[in-house]
Amino acid sequence: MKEDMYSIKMRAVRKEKHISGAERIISEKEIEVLVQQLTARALGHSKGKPDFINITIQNIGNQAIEYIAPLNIATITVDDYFKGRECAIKALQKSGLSCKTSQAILNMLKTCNTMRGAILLDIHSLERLEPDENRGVRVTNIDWSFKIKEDLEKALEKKGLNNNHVKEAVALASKVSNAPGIVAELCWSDDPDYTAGYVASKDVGYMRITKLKPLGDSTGGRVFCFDSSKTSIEECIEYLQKKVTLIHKIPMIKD
Ligand code: WAQ
Ligand code: MG
Ligand code: MG
Ligand code: MG
Repeated sequence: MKEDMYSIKMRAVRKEKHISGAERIISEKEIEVLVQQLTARALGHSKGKPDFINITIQNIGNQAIEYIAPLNIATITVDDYFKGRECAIKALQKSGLSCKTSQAILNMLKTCNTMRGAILLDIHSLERLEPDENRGVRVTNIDWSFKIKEDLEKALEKKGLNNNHVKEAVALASKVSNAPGIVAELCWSDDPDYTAGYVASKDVGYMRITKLKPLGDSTGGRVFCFDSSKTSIEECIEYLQKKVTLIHKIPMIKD
């Protein structure tokens, strides 16, 4: 019999605003350690002390897990966020979007409110498709397979990239790029002390850009670009939220 797997999720809130959230897919013996790690993370966040920390542990049984490959990682180093945003536009165009659409995606992220989830954007109409626009669509049920975690951390360490932001973002972006109808993603963190972000797609991989916003700025988010001519939005959202997905390979990491 295969052992049961557990989804463990943390969410921290201050004055009704989202501060921090994270998720792992683990086996039973790892639960205690993860509860400690996630609690420490919620309490030590740069967005402030939470009023409320929610940790949920769910037995997801031994249902079929989809194993996926990661996007490969490349880093573009820029002097300032203006240059970074130019690079982001180019990467979106390389992913098949028009110049006008790419600009619209960037503007959307510049002006969005803090949300728990991501904006889902129809690349033809430029309309938002999330059922709840205040929340957005939250990707869950994604993690690195525990079998490769140690090797992954060693590989990231060599390039100075072994931190939670990178590990979680590459995992998430790899699932998102694999979702039905998704053609690209743009992201930067809402954490005021983390200025890096990325464009991700099958065409460009996970393209990190070292500056996409000014230091101290706490606006950030994600835009998932959806091609409505390919599939239904329900199918896409179902995959993003429900399908249990683990990454089974180490990504290639370019300097
Ligand atoms: N599903 C959908 N959207 C999410 C999720 C999720 N699971 N988690 C976060 N978001 C959205 C939400 O709007 C957050 O406010 C926003 O993304 C930013 O989340 O290579 O750390 O966790 O150096 O602050 C990217 C660069 C870091 C990493 C991204 O995002 C690198 C990051 P954060
Ligand atoms: Mg995060
Ligand atoms: Mg896709
Ligand atoms: Mg954040």
